[in-house]
Amino acid sequence: GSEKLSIEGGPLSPLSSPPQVVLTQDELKKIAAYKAVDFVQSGMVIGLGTGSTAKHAVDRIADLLLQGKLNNIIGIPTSKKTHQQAMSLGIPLSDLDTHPNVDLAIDGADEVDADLNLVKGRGGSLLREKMIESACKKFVVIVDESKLVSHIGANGAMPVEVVPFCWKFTQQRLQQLFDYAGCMAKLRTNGDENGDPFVTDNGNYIVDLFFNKDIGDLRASSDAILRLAGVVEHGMFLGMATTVIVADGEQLEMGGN
Ligand code: ABF
Repeated sequence: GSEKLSIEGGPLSPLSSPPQVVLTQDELKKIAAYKAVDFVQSGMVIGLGTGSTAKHAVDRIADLLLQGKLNNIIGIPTSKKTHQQAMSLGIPLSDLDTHPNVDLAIDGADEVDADLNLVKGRGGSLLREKMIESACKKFVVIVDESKLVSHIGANGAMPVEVVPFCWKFTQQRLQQLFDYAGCMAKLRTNGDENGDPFVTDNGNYIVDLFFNKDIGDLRASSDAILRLAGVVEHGMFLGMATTVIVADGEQLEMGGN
């Protein structure tokens, strides 16, 4: 998207309206990411998210480590890509086997509703993200305003990670499950002319679900998807986010965990 936000900036000049600084979507993502990194404290085990927004958070954590403002951080990457990025920046890394208790995770999302339910996985990393983000005490989600929705699932793909074995069968079962919502289930491809399947970090495929009606109860939908043999995980992250930072600086806090 190309949504931009205007904020007031620069010195006020008399006789003219205040100059406006127009931030790009990427700058907005960076603002959200930097705010999220304010939650990071020395000694923490941190889930490192994936995607263009989370990338800024990883960069920021590495900067603060270099500057000596953070110490003894252990990063748990949510994808091979983030592992690569964090390693090249010198962030000490580990995994859930060694560090099953994660203090904080910071990650982007594709959609966020008012109850802080999320759609994730359009970047393809939903399984590792869900494993790590359900193991963390605090899960901070960073988005620009374009990700805010009234109903999740109404604005694009709902990704489902499936095993490659008889994926067409699983795709069909998924589509049938949401027949009432006008579901179209499509195998995600690499985008090349061969139409080769997109392969996740775990060697699986992704079936993207597109609905033309509200799917209704999210928890029931989630359970129904997970009951299908052949499904590994889906991109609905319900009741997991503890904080969402929207790029305009607005923070939506949810209490409890
Ligand atoms: C990951 O990156 C995903 O779960 C989500 O699909 C995506 C969001 O990417 P971006 O921040 O680039 O929009 O967090």
